[in-house]
Amino acid sequence: RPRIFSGMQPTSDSLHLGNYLGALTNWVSLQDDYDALYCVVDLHALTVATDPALLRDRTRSTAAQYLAAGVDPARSILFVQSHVAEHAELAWVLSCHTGFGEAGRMTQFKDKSARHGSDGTSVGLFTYPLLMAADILLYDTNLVPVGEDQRQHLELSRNVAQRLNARFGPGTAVVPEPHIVKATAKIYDLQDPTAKMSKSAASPNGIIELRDDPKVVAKRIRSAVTDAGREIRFDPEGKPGVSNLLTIFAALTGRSIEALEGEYAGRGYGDLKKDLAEVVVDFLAPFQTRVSGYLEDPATLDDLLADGAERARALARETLERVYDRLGLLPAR
Ligand code: AQP
Repeated sequence: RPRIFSGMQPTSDSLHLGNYLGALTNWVSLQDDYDALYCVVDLHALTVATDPALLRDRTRSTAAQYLAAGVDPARSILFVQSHVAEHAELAWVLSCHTGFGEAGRMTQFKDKSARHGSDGTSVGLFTYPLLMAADILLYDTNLVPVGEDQRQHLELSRNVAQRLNARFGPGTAVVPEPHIVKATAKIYDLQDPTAKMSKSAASPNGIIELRDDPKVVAKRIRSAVTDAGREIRFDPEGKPGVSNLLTIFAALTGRSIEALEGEYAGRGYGDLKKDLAEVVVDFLAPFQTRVSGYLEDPATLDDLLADGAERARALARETLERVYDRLGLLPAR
């Protein structure tokens, strides 16, 4: 069966609705048809300064949220990136086959480094896309389910894989394809519906975190920025705020945007927000109960992650040995 890999950074106690709708729900449905590996990419989280105790908690919390969303460890490999050393090893190889200029064109790096200044920007943030490429290529991944913001990094992974194949022979690396579901590829900030919902947003008011107090969530949705006019219509250009709310509503209920437009024809923004707040809270309550269940028993969670790491390591070792061999590194005896 074709292989899938994806991951999220444990940079916050909670994933947000953009992470969930843009990536995590797709991970869950893809488990039926693919061999999937889902990873908590903690090494990536080191690119921003994090308190060690917090990082440890957030790593477990992120894994618990994958499980609560429906990632099934009986069918998919669930693990923590730093438990499989091969990720860092392959990242080095890939960084030696990537141009400095090529890596410098990554817009996420440009945005983040502009925000933090050159002394506040680590070399790790610059090479992050190559660690991500290593995450993917290490498992001979065919498909990578991510949100729109990762498209450029995926393109870099494809370019590096193609370069390895050109330099060291076909089959050195599998060239991965992005899997980006258009409808939910980019969920926007509730207070600034032209910016993506982001863990590192300036204000928490525009974000819906999956582990937030439902009362806070309901309030944030009720105070979401809407657009001029009164009509409830899906028009991302002219009505980004309302369109974002409709996208979230449709994705969480499985209803079509057209059906929602019909239902809210002639009604006000307030009605839409009130109903959406209920939908989100109804979704979050059982989700949060499941997350708490996993976190109350960290030993079982750690066992599960250890088992995932062992299965991942076996696959990773095979790929890394093949790549090392193609590159001419002398095999260890
Ligand atoms: N707003 C979004 N809409 C749709 N998908 C999104 N993703 C992130 N934001 C949205 C997808 O979620 C996954 C998380 O990957 P990550 O942990 O590497 O974080 P990120 O992409 O950098 O985005 P975050 O979580 O909001 O963090 P920052 O603060 O760094 O911007 C990916 O599949 C991503 O596409």
